[in-house]
Formats: sequence, C-alpha cells, structure tokens
Amino acid sequence: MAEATAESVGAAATVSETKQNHRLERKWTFWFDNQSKPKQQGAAWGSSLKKVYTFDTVEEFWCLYDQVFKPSKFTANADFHLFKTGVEPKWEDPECANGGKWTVTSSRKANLENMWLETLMALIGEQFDEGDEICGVVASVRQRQDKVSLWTKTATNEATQMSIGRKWKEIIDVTDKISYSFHDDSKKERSMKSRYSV
Ligand code: MGP
Repeated sequence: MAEATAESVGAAATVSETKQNHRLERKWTFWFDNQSKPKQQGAAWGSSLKKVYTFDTVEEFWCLYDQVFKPSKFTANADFHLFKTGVEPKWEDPECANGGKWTVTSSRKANLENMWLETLMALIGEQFDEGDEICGVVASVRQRQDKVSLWTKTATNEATQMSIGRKWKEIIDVTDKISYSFHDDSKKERSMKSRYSV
C-alpha cells in the first residue's frame, strides 16, 4: 500500500502541474488506517492511522481515487477516510468531539465501492445543503461486513442530522433504514447505540 501511495502521489503531482485544473470549493484530505499489520503491544487506537494526501482539484481527486483509494483493492481490515482538511478522523478532534455518524453496512464489496465513490463525489461537489455540518466519510473494510460512515459535527441537532441522513440515502441509493450514533456513546460502550434512524 505504501508503494502504491507514493506512486499515486507522484502521478497526482504530475497531473496538477501539466493540466488546467478545476478547483474544488475547499480542501480535502485522504487518510488511511491499515489494520492488517500486527499492532505493537499496548499501541493506542489510531497508531496506524496516517494522513496520506491533501488536494483541492478535481484532477487530483480522480488520480488518487483511481490509483489508491479504492476499498475493494483491499481484503484485510482497513479504514479509508476523506475528511475536510484540518479535521482529523478522530472523536478527539474539536470538529468531531460533539458529533456522531450515520452508518450503512454492506455485505458486498461492489456495494461498498459504489457507496464510497458516490459519497466522495457528493462531498467534494458540495451536494449537501448542510455542508458545514459534515466532517468526512469513512469506508471500513471488514471481513464480516463492510461499512461506510458519514461523520457530522453537532450530534444533538436532530433536524440537521435527519436532513443529512435523508440526503445521503438518496446519494448512495439505499432504501433500508440507516442509524445515527453519537461519538459520546461510542466512547462509553463498544456496541453502537442508535439515536436517530431514517
Ligand atoms: P470503530 O472502528 O468505530 O468500530 O471503533 P468498528 O469498526 O465497528 O470496530 P472494529 O473492531 O471492526 O474496528 C472500534 C474501537 O476503536 C472503539 O471502541 C474505540 O476503542 C476505538 N476507536 C474508534 N474510533 C473511531 C476512535 C476515535 O476516534 N478515538 C479513540 N480514542 N478511539 C477510537
């Protein structure tokens, strides 16, 4: 993964230098957490979480997506993240601290790939009316069941979260119910407590 990342970063840099680029409304950062390697004993959560690349053009986005950020390329446990630049994909980040996430699960790899890509395009294309409320998205590749989570900022603002949840379901073409959990609850207990559903 590290080699592929380095190659794609080089390729992305080439694209940004040679072509006329289409600038996005804001900067975004890809992160990657490879959980397939054995962790050192006592390693804290997040020790394998790495910031990979920050971009602000459409061309860089496609280059990075095509060459690296396809969850289906990965079979072992891993998390792929796209977050607003400056926001870390952690409960501890000030933008996320009072937030939560909408989560959708998937037992098919192709499904994960589609939902991930549709969400990425919606975020960089600013398709959410409540764009300021969104922190980022995480695709989790897991042996049993993959999932995608959309992290938002103000968990207690139910109306806003419901509106984001409805819009997200349209974007990823999901009709089953999806659930929203508060990071504060996740800190206290391992199982995901659902606060809202849509
Ligand atoms: P998870 O990765 O959100 O759940 O949290 P998942 O993906 O269902 O679990 P997995 O076993 O399949 O990876 C799993 C655990 O990681 C949590 O219970 C926490 O102990 C830790 N953890 C996760 N996140 C997102 C954070 C975080 O942002 N900060 C800290 N400190 N720990 C976290």
